Amino acid sequence: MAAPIVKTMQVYPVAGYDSMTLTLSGCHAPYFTRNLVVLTDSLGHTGIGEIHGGEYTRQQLESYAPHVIGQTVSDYRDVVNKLRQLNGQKKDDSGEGIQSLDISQLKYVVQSETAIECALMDLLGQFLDLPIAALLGDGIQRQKVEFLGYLFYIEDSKKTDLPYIQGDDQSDEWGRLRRKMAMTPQAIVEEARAAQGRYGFHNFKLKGGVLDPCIEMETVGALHDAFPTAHINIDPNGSWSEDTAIQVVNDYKSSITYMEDPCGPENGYSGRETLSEFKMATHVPVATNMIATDWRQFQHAAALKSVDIVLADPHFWGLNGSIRMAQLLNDWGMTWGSHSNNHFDITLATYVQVAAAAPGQITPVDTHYIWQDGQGLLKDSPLIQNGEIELPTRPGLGVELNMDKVLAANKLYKKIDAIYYDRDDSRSMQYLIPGWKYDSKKPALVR
Ligand code: GKR
Ligand code: MG
Repeated sequence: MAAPIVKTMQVYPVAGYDSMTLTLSGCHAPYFTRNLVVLTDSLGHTGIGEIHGGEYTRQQLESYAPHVIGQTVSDYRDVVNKLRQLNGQKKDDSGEGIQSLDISQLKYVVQSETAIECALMDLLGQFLDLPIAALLGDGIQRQKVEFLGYLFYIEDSKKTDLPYIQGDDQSDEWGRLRRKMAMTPQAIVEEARAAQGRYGFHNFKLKGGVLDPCIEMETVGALHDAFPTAHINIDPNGSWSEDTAIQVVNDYKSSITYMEDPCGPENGYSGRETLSEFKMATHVPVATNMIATDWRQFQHAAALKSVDIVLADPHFWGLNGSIRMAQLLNDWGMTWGSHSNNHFDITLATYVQVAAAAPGQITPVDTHYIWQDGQGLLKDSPLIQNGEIELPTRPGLGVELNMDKVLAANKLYKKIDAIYYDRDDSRSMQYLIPGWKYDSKKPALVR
């Protein structure tokens, strides 16, 4: 039978609700946005992909349609390569990447054609009756993928007059706590317990870059005391100075398994250089989603031995690119993982397929989905149980779109103020600290 042809392509910008979670970038807004690609083919199958939100990415995706419609699904590599060539360097792309977590640059790190790659592989998998994981790299490496419990400090949304969601899920402690203030080590331990109660996580990551590094490491210590067998990792997104990072990490060495981007560019040295020195001084493994977001950056990070774990988010690398990285890391004795941003359950399903194809011992995958759980766009949202998601038995991406929910999320996108389309975490932050401005070297609440 001939491979199917792409018949239609729709792009849906969608929005969902978020908590007032804190990071170096400031405070998450009441809404987050994403873009969905929905393809149909000549066999009547539907293929889906999810990528970061915002009009820049939406317009890019719309511009791909003439290059996707009419193409044979099995030619997907060729289609994606051509899309990649359409994207030249943009004028306000500083070339910095997200080395200093300037989120206005995130859209240039995101590879929007990944949403097309995913949707085409979904269709190809359905045609061949194979999951996407079987089509990537050397095929399926595991049947279950472990995720980590991604913890955030949370501010009190009543300090703002913004429409933060409240009371959307009273079914358990996690549903309640994820919308409430959590700013102390004890509150974060309770947050972790609630997340473990619902999802069974074995390992945790704390988003740092919010409070003084010593207080954040106290929180790590409290998490370690509460979950002595869990791997605990903290990610201050490169905001600590190299000296501070070395000092606080040495003080809490027995509580952490690895550090994610503990320090970044400073005094004329790049993040790749400071992380290399940090590793030499502490012998603590380092993960990154900031200093190795493309192959050229990775080459220097590898040469300097700056990192041990590359969080090769498929949205930054493509599905095949992320697996190419996973293979190389495994061959070089390094470790693959994935970074995340706020997302819907289509991205969660994508992480499962990619991680299932990553060879060797991988690190538990990041996901923000627990903060969005209940707002899924699928009829069969992947379930995190015992900290893991099983590779679905259905072919392709292994999940089915709920079009009613997609249209509702698209309606919400159109209803919200356009100021929310592109991520800007300073607006909510200014309710807490008037005039607050992002500073890549200062934790959000240290001013
Ligand atoms: O969701 O605010 C957030 C995170 O801070 C995100 O922007 C980071 O890119 O999760 C990410 C990370 O691991 O650095
Ligand atoms: Mg990170």
